[in-house]
Amino acid sequence: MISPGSRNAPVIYALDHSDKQCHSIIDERSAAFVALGIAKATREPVIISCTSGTAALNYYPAIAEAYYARVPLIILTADRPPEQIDAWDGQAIRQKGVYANHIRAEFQTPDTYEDTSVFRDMATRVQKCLDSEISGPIHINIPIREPFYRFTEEGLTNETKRLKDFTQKNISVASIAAHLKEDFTLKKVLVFNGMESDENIVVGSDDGTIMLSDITSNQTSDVHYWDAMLFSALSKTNGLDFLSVLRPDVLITTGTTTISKGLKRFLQHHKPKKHIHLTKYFEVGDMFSSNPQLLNPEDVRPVDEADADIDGERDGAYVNAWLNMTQEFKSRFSALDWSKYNEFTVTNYVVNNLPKKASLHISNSMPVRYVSFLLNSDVSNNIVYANRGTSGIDGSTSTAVGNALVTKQDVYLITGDVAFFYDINALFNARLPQNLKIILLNNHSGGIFEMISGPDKMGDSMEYQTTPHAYEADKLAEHFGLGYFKADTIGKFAQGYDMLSGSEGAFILEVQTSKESNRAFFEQFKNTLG
Ligand SMILES: Cc1ncc(C[n+]2csc(CCOP(=O)(O)OP(=O)(O)O)c2C)c(N)n1
Ligand SMILES: [Mg+2]
Repeated sequence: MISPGSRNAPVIYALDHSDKQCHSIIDERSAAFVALGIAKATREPVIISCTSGTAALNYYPAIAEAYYARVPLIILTADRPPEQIDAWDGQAIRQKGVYANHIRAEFQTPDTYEDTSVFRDMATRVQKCLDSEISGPIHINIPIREPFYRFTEEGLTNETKRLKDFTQKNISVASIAAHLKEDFTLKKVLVFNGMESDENIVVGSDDGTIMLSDITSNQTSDVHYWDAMLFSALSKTNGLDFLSVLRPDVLITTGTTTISKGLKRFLQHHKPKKHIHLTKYFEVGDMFSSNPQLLNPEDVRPVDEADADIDGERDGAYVNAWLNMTQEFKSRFSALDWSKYNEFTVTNYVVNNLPKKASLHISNSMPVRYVSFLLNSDVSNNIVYANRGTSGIDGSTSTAVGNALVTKQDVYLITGDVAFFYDINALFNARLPQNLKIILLNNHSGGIFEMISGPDKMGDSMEYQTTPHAYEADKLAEHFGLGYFKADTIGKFAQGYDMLSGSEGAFILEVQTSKESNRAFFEQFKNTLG
């Protein structure tokens, strides 16, 4: 992913003369998110190259996201030679180590080029890092002296390297118990799969265990609407107390973070006695304050599942409690009037009508929450992506564009208006992929701040949070050559959705809703548990 400049001309030339597929995007902030989208979809490291100065700083939001979401990026920033830094030269800033806090490894190439072995050694170290470290951003700062335009193809190689092993690693609860020499007899065991990271660990489902999966884990859950149920409980005074029967004795987790605030609060409130996090790395976030114990699945020997001595019969009542409570919630949740017109019902329509092979991107704020409330059971058909590493609203459209660039399938994006207008430059792309379908939920503000409690105490100052505006996307769509339709009723929305899904080219379906109708329906939803 190349962003233009003079200083990086030699890097551009080298990349273009390699076997890598090159793309060009001018805005470095957007380019880095597009690269993130490509890397998420392909699970392969993506190289990004820019010139010196502020260009490099514009990469930072996507770098922070890639760090926490564990997505491999190789960042090649061209730099001035050392004597030009702080010498009042243009496009010269202190680039060495500039991403230090959010990088898996960083390198600086020499500013003399005679000894090519130093470059080769560095390449070997980068490769080692890609093979063995947690996936994430790797920075190579490259001081380049003038003249820039004297090229030789000598030394350019196209060695194909081994890619990180992403094969599925299966592990059973019984084998974990046996490995730990623990007795899980009559224990309440809960498995939770957090956001997909680079390990692809799958805990085998079994009758005595309840499994919940974050939508970004791209794994399945044993029960429907668990996030919606936990959120609804959270919305009631002392609501979590009523869920004490769901408290696990043993929590087993994979992946990284979760979208579900309900799950965080529920597990912080009803702490498991033991939390085992499956990973081969030594880095874990303690998001439930449950002091996770790390276990490398590669150290765990498979056991014969039928051997009850090892497995131990688990607490059937626990499984039933989850099934009953979520079933009860499901019937109340389904009884809400989903034929009404608001953001939540529209999102429900989209997730129920997605083509089977399409991938779904969701911007942060309410869209990601709606989808998590609606879609956290069987997600095996659609792959879901959201930038939840650091949950910025600054690159959702660009990330979806990146995914669309590397697949023939349709890529759907459900985005809020503020997130969409923030990242307009995602569309500033001469080769905008045509399989991109944007559902823009335009409530003319950061609606989330009016949904959650807290900001309402701000009085008039709240306007600075919600940032109301009157912008619409029709002219933008025309400007960037996308199809466009605006809906402001449920009928028009259904018509627009047919146009969007049937469209040959990139398309924006703008869904105009009122704050009042969104808020009224959300209040009903929060009260689902009564
Ligand atoms: C880069 C960045 N800036 C600010 C925020 C804080 N923030 C979170 S949600 C939000 C508003 C998003 O509005 P919109 O996309 O319209 O979604 P809605 O709240 O209406 O669902 C803001 C500003 C953020 N997460 N990331
Ligand atoms: Mg909004």
